[in-house]
Amino acid sequence: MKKILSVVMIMIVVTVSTMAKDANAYTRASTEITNKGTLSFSVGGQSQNDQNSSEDVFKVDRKVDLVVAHSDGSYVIVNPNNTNKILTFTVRNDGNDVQDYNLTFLKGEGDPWGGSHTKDMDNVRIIVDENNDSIFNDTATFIDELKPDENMTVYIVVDVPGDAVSTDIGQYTLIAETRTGGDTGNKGLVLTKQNDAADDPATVQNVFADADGVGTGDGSQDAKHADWDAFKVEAAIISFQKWSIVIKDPVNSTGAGRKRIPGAVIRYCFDINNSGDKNATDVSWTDDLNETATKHDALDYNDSMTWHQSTQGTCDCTKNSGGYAGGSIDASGVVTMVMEDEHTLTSPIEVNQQACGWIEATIK
Ligand SMILES: [Ca+2]
Ligand SMILES: [Ca+2]
Ligand SMILES: [Ca+2]
Ligand SMILES: [Ca+2]
Repeated sequence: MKKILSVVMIMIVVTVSTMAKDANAYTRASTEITNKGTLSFSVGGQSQNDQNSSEDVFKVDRKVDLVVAHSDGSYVIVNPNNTNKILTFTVRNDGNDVQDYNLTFLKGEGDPWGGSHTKDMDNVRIIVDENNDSIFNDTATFIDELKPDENMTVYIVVDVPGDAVSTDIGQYTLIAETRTGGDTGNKGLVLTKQNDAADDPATVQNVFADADGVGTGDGSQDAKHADWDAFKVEAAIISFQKWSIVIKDPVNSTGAGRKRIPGAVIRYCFDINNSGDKNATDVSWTDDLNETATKHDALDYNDSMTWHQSTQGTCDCTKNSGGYAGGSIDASGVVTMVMEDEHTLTSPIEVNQQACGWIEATIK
């Protein structure tokens, strides 16, 4: 007898122990999936009873993936002596389990805009925006319990050295390393890579799927990712020159032969030049007339004047009008000069401008 068996349909039924899915649609690690097949067939054209397969049960393994990215669209501009200046990054969990992230940094590896590292910043630290308000007002130093497909903002925070100069660049690379989750408030443990191990259906194994980011602290499939960002310094570049001229003396008056004899009027001339890319504000300087004389108390203060000079070149120390009486002398002979400005009442020495001034005194 010849039997004719034709398979009509195989139905597969999959049941998932929990329906936990995240925005990236990855099924959560540890999810138990049960699979059962149902076979329908006919014999001799007659439909037969369905037959069920045995059940197959396995746990979803852990995909470990993350992306670190800088958020700043250009260099973060800073000035010398700034404190708490920040580079902003995001760390995204692209895996299928809740994870912690250990955070470290490297310096001087590069930046998104092709510059070169010329200045180390001070007091460099990593802070996590744990209250998620996009403001640096936090203290956490690692990412705790980040869910799949969620982002966390991370700051690299620095102070800018006082000796930083215009166009200095400080480059910092943020490296995030995936750690075990599940212990809120505590940093998780290092994950074991099990990419090459044979699959155990009953065990949740770690499969590292992360890319190779920038810099030397991150490679392919190492549970880490990295990106870089940088500060750029803008500063005033100030030069401060001083010299003296003879205005008149008791013998030659203002004639060409006037000299520095007792009774002569001397002008100390000041030239303060800003060739940087930031205005210098709150400008003042002091001069001790006693200290600058070869003999103690050899000078009597007469007068002083300050003015701005918008064209580059040596200040005109013979200028007698159009400026401001910027000086005052104290009992010990120290003259303090304060730069004034007819427009703003602040005292900027603008970029590519000069502040000029003189202090006039008589030789005793
Ligand atoms: Ca915050
Ligand atoms: Ca934790
Ligand atoms: Ca497994
Ligand atoms: Ca990596």
